[in-house]
This record gives sequence, C-alpha cells and structure tokens, in this order.
Amino acid sequence: MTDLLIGTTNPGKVREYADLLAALSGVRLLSLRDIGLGDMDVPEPHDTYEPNARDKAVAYARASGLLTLADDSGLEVDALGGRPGVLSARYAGPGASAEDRYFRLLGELAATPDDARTARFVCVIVIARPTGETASARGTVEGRIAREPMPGETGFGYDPVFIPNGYTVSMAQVGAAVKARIDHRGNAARAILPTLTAWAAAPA
Ligand code: ITT
Repeated sequence: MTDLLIGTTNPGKVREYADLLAALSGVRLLSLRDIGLGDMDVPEPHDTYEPNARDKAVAYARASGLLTLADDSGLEVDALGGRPGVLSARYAGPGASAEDRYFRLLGELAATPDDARTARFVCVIVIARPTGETASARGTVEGRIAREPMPGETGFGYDPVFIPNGYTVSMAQVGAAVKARIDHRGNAARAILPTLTAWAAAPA
C-alpha cells in the first residue's frame, strides 16, 4: 500500500479527488488534516497555474515525505480578459466567501450579453515525490457564466454560476458523477493517472 497525500487546504478539492482517484489500487489517499498539516498554507506567488501547483506539491511532499498531488485551478472569463483566472480564490479579497466571489463576478458581468459570457475552468495538477521530482497535467471545461446563481448539491466555489457547454443547469446542479466526467479537475486527473499509477507502484 502506497500513501498519496492530497495537498490542498480546500475541502471541495479533497472530496473530488477522493472520488476521482478511488479506482487507484494499492494507494491510500491522505489529506493534509490526516497527517497533521491541516494548517500548512503554501504561498502562490506566480501568475500562471503550473508553477503555483508545483510549489504546493513540492512543499507538501517535502514536509510529509509522501508522494503528493496538488492542483492550481481557476475560472477564466473571456469578457474579463481571462480574470479572475489564477487569482480566483482571492478574487473578492481575504476572508471572502464563495458567495462573495461569485456575486462580485455577476456584478462585473451585469452588462455583458449572454453570447459574450463564455468562460472556462482550468486545472493544472502537479504530482511530486519528496525528492522534488514532478510531473504535471492540465484539464479544462468550457461553458458560460449564468445571469443568477443556480445553486445545487455538487462541487464548490464558482460552480453555481458556471453552466457547462451542452447543459442548461449549472455545474452545481449536474451531480457529482457528471461533474467528475466533464470538468477540468476530472480531465487533468485522467491525464496524470498513468504517471501517478507508475510512481505509486515504484516509490523513489
Ligand atoms: P489550495 O491552494 O489549498 O488547493 P485553493 O482553494 O486556494 O486551495 P486554488 O488556489 O487552486 O485553490 O484556487 C482555486 C479557486 O478556483 C477555488 O478556490 C475556487 O474559487 C475556484 N475553483 C477551482 N476549481 C473549481 C471548481 O471545480 N468549481 C468551482 N470553483 C473552482
């Protein structure tokens, strides 16, 4: 049995990786909280996803001594030139809630017509060994920003205001199984899976 640390402070991501990686045999998933690192936050100083994800994965792998997976992700809105993007978690300032963030987004887009509300979620996963060796994969999902929040049971963050292409309901309303099949995190997880499987089977 190999341990894999899910290196995130976001409980929504922890839940989703537990589902996405459930089929990995011989691997036990651990959260930061499980190993007493629940308060360890890693700075994200870069303006692109990959180096931020790499910093998180390497810092948590070194601190834990475990094979670690981390992601950096965000919502890119075309009418805002790709904002909030890599700053999605910080879009409404420190201490803001997910609702604060998506209401701010809806406010910024109040005058934006339906056909110009295109957006995508992006996720870059980095896996790291405690030695600092890394591998990465990227996933996206295209959609548009709703006019009003469409809350549901699925996901977290901006899901209530994101309508994936091909759907009339929000990402919060599609159900966990559909979200995992179509979203940015699921696509990135499937892309990294062969490397992750190989690394888990042959720890460095
Ligand atoms: P960690 O850095 O500890 O993983 P975080 O929430 O700060 O936690 P990010 O820096 O990657 O993670 O920020 C990603 C933000 O983008 C996240 O807080 C949400 O606001 C948004 N986001 C990412 N994936 C999302 C998803 O699947 N559904 C809705 N919003 C998402």
